[in-house]
This record gives sequence, C-alpha cells and structure tokens, in this order.
Amino acid sequence: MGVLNVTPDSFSDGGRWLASDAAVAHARQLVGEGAELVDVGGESTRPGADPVAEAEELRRVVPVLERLADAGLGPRISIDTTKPAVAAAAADAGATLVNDVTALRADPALAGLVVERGLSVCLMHMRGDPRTMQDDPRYDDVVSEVKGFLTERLAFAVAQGIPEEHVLLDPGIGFGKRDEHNLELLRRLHELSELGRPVVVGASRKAFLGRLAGGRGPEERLPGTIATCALALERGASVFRVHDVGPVRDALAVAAATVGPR
Ligand code: HH2
Repeated sequence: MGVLNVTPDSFSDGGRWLASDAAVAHARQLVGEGAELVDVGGESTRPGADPVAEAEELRRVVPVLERLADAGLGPRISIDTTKPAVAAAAADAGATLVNDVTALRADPALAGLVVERGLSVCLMHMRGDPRTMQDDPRYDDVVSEVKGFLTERLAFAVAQGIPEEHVLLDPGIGFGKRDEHNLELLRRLHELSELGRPVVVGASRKAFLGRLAGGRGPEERLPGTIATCALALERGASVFRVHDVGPVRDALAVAAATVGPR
C-alpha cells in the first residue's frame, strides 16, 4: 500500500501532492513500483494535527479521486478517512478499501456505507485522538490491549454487517504509543495474526525510526522502514503502508523468499 497524502501538513510529505496533477503522477509512480493499493488521505493524523472539516477534506481529495478513476486506477484506491461522505466519494471513483484510523468509532455511519458499497475496511488502533495521543501514553501490556481493542472492533464491524473477510487490522504504530510500545508491538506482531485477519503495518518514516537510527529526518528513514517491514512480514503482516514503494517491494521480495512458504 503506497501513501498518497493530499494534505498541506502531513509529517513527511505535506504539501507535495496537493495539486491533482502531481498527485496522479505520484499514484502512477507508486503503482509502477508495485503498489497494489494507493492510500489517498486528505486529513493528516500526525501527532498534534487538528481535525479537518468534511467540506475541506472533500475539496482536497475529490479532484484527485476523479483523476485516479479516469486513469483507470479506481480499484487501487484505498481512502484514508473517518468520514462517510469522503468514503462515498472514493467508492464512486472505484475505491475498494476504507482505511479508518478510528476503527469505525469517529462516525458509526461509516460502517453502513462500507456494507452498502461492498467495501473492505482497515480497523486501526489509536489511543485518544491525534491532537492529544502522544500526551503520556501508558499501557500495562500494549500488545494485549491493542489485541483486545481490535477484537472488539472486529466484532463491532461484523455486527454492523461487514463480512469478516472484508476486514483488515492494524496496531496503529505511532498512534498514542511511546517508542517502547511501537517496538513491543512489532516484536510480538504474530500475536495479532491470531485474530485471523490480515495485519496491516504502517511504520513508514515514523519518528521512532529516526530516533533509533541516531536522529534521522523523515526523508532519511527508509532503511528503518525496510527493517520494520521485513521483520513484520516474518511475523505475519501482509499489508505494508509505505511512502517508498519500490525499495520496500524489493526488500519484501527477498524477505518473503527467505521466510519461505507458509
Ligand atoms: N499512519 C498514518 C496515517 N494513516 N493508516 C493506517 N492504517 N496505519 C498507519 O500506520 C497510518 C495510517 C500516518 O502517516 P502519514 O499518512 O504519512 O502521515 P499524516 O498522518 O501526517 O498524513
């Protein structure tokens, strides 16, 4: 899954793909490098980010969604949103997946839209909301708590009528977690595979990778991103949300061959 942020303020690429020409060219590049999905987002969820109004989010993403549909990339679209109206616009463009960082908590109506349009949904764990999530997050056992949360949200989705086969699960690396929590989740990722659904990992370019490597900026975190993806694959993850698709794709091909058939 390649990341296409159509935002002025995303932490690593804010403002770069705001013009729809640039966004579509970047989506083509991601697909050319091997992305099966392009995750289009019009609202930054970086720590401290303010919420974006529906009209503004639609203004950012709809022209890009329309252009992606015209370019034949509709079925590759994943929409990173919490809002039914934005997800509906993406479904109109052919999107197949809704990536909701609130796991259907921000607007329960999103579940109905997912059912109605036959979409898949990624349910992600987040402690608090982006504005406050990094204010002193604490867990007794982060993996058990995240697993319990994802179990409950999967049950909610199924109760709303979303087929279980349409649900993906994501521990939400960096969302209300200290470095030690991110590392523990990555270390014990296989425990989340026990839930029986594909596990999505989004560690790409995140700040903890920079800290672990001696203080690297967002554009210098590809080696760390590759390390986390390769290890996550070995621990059962099957979807990797990344900014740098080509290099990660190559690394995952080698990692998958090394792990061997399951
Ligand atoms: N991370 C970000 C955004 N959406 N979705 C899922 N499922 N998992 C993630 O880990 C995840 C996500 C944050 O990264 P990015 O989109 O690059 O930044 P921003 O939120 O600042 O736009």
